[in-house]
Amino acid sequence: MGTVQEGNLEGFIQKYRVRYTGGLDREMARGLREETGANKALITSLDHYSEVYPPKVGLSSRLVSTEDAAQILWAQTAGLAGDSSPGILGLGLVKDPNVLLDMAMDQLAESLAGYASGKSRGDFAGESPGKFPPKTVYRDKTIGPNLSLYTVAFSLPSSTGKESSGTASVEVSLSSPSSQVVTVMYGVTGGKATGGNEDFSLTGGTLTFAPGEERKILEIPLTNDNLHEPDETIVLTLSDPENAVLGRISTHSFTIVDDDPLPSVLFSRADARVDEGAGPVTVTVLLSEVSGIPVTVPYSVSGGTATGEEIDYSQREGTLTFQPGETKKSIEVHLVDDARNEADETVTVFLGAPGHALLGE
Ligand SMILES: [Ca+2]
Ligand SMILES: [Ca+2]
Ligand SMILES: [Ca+2]
Repeated sequence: MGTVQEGNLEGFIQKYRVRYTGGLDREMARGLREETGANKALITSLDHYSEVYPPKVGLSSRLVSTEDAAQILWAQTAGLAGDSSPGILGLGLVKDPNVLLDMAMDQLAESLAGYASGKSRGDFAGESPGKFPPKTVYRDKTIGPNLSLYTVAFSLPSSTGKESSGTASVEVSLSSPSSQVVTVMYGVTGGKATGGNEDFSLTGGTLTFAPGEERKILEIPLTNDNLHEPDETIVLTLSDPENAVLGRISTHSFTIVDDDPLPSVLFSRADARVDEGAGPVTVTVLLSEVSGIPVTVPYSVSGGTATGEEIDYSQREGTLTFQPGETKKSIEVHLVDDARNEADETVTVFLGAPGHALLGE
């Protein structure tokens, strides 16, 4: 394999404004071939670097074809920790992360040499370049020999589902399939939704990836009630993985989208007749359905055909509030029992625009 002269590469980097070689896509790969004549690109990235004892380094490297069907020809990861057992890795205790880095580079070089001699294509060859998993990889003494370390994480940081969908499915995935059983614990650690079947039912548990399995679905049974309510979240957190480390997305926020319509506010009846001397007139206002959100409705009382002097409506206006669970409220209108003999009078109660409800017919 020949290599491209540095000066030739600079032209390509400037023209394509390359800042991060890990993002070499098909178009860029074609550009690289056109600018430099290179038919392969070797990309190595430092995925993990920790100087705090025990130091840890993780490298990944891939050889990508720049032909039209860009693909990974060889790919390998290498990771080392400074306290890995000497019996297993021949390392002893290493305090200098740069020494680890050199050793990890040697491992990659050895694997690449294997590819060049036709013996090996690394662990990840054949993936499309965009899919090559960036990983945090290092060897750890708790893991044992012959492994790279896998990450386990949620596939997405958040997702949503309808309250009526029955079950929420949240995917947890491994960075790549492992030859070992990988387990990870999960639990509900927050969110406004209430468990115990009120909004959902899920308690903590353990997910187990059999060897070769890459994805698991966490199923959350959702409760479909008839309450109009705000959308509510469930925060899930992964912890205590075995044979893997936690990946970047270790919490997931699932939003239950409410599917229930706004309730309506309406009078229990359109009109009522009372005698002037009968005391206060009670006007009943109903909510068509129990709501999960307090519903407010402003009202005002006007004289209709009566005049203000003859009718005392002590509450000319006000606001009714239906707390969650309530469906009935009353307005009291006080009539003045005067001595005059007069025609029947009418009092009208108006409802204004409700909050978190509609105005019924
Ligand atoms: Ca609910
Ligand atoms: Ca519902
Ligand atoms: Ca609901």
